[in-house]
Amino acid sequence: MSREQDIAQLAREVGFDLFGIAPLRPPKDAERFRDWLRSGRNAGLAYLESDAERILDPARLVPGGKSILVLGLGHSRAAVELPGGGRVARYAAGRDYHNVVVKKLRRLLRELKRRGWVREARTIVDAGPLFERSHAEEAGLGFASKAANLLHPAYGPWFFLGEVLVDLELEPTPAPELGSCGSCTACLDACPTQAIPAPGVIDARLCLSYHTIENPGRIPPAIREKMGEWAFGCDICSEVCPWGRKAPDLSARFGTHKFLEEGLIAWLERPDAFESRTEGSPLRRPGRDGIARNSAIALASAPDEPGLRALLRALQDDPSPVVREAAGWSLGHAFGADARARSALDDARISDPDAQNRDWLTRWRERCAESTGG
Ligand code: B12
Repeated sequence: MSREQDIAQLAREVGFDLFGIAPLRPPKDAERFRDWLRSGRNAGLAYLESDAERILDPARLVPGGKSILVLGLGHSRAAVELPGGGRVARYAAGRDYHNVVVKKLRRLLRELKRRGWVREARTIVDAGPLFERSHAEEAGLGFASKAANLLHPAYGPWFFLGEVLVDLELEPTPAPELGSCGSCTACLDACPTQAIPAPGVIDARLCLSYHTIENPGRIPPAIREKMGEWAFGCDICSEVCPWGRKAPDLSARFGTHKFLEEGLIAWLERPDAFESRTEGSPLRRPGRDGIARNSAIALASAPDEPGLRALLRALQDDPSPVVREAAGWSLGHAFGADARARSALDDARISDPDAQNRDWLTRWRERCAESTGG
């Protein structure tokens, strides 16, 4: 067996589904990455800007670095429905993939070092300074889709990426025949916020995934109107993709985190012990206020009495101005016909301690008037 085949075998033993090798050099899509930052489509994600030099010249990351081992790990493609309503992106249903992937990468690296094949190395998953999809495509793990996701014939878009950068010279994986999007535009057509302005380009400023996970502040009202039930992430561009339909069902692999059993109302109403309740879940990322804000907005998508009561309490009592305002938006947007919603907004637009909130809540009270005539 060649050294490349030995490493592929080790990657399988560690538990990865996909493996390929790319040379450790600037990403082939470097110019696209630069354009993307220049156009502001990164929505101010600051680490991508501050890391740009290393992302575009990854050889800086490892002394004597020669190759990138790219690994793929499939995840669940089963839709995640919260009890009582609300949706969460499939990748985030169970244990945090960052921890799972990084442990596997480290096991692989330990073995490479034990055999004396590698001395200098670095493992990367997601937030590390690497343009993962570009190198992964070069390593033959998939092709870049019109939704920018990397698609694999067997796993569709339903897999994670991780890398080990090594100082070992290896033969790059020959480009396999993987397929293409052809004339399909399902993802562009289905995106409710038109966050894919051109094939292959994502405008994070419009992407529900960005707003529900990364945006720390208020979600723009025009985006909220399109959020529907999504309370964390969004899978629409992936779920309409024909390439993902035959992917294996791997829901048992990451399990379902117990936080997801609580549902939207508990997420909105329980500011206590957020860190311990979300231990090991990707849903920790937006913090308690982010999750409560998203829940308040998602509760507008299927208005019912328990949702109304939770929103009324949040508007009055929530410690976060962003959450109170989101609750007010939902009340105005979906419950404007109910006198309790109108009277709560009447109070809050005068008494909310946050001056900006008072302006916003006045707007959401006017929205009730528009929808009910009163
Ligand atoms: C920032 C980021 C985001 C941002 C911005 C998304 C984006 N597309 O850039 C937000 C928060 C919105 C996001 C959302 C999601 N993300 Co994200 N994200 C990242 C991160 C950290 C950096 C991405 C980046 O560099 N973007 C810069 C732009 C320019 O790159 P790109 O969109 O990937 O572009 C590729 C192609 O579109 C193509 N391209 C670019 N321009 C053009 C122009 C033309 C004409 C053409 C033909 C092609 C083309 O070149 C690139 C290389 O393939 C990566 C991890 C990493 N370190 O790379 C994860 C990563 C891309 N995300 C991932 C996931 C799972 C998601 C979500 C599915 C999560 C969810 N369900 O909510 C969504 C999918 C949104 C989408 N359709 O892209 C996975 C993707 C796995 C896969 N199989 O593709 C990654 C690789 C993390 C991981 N380690 O697994 N993400």
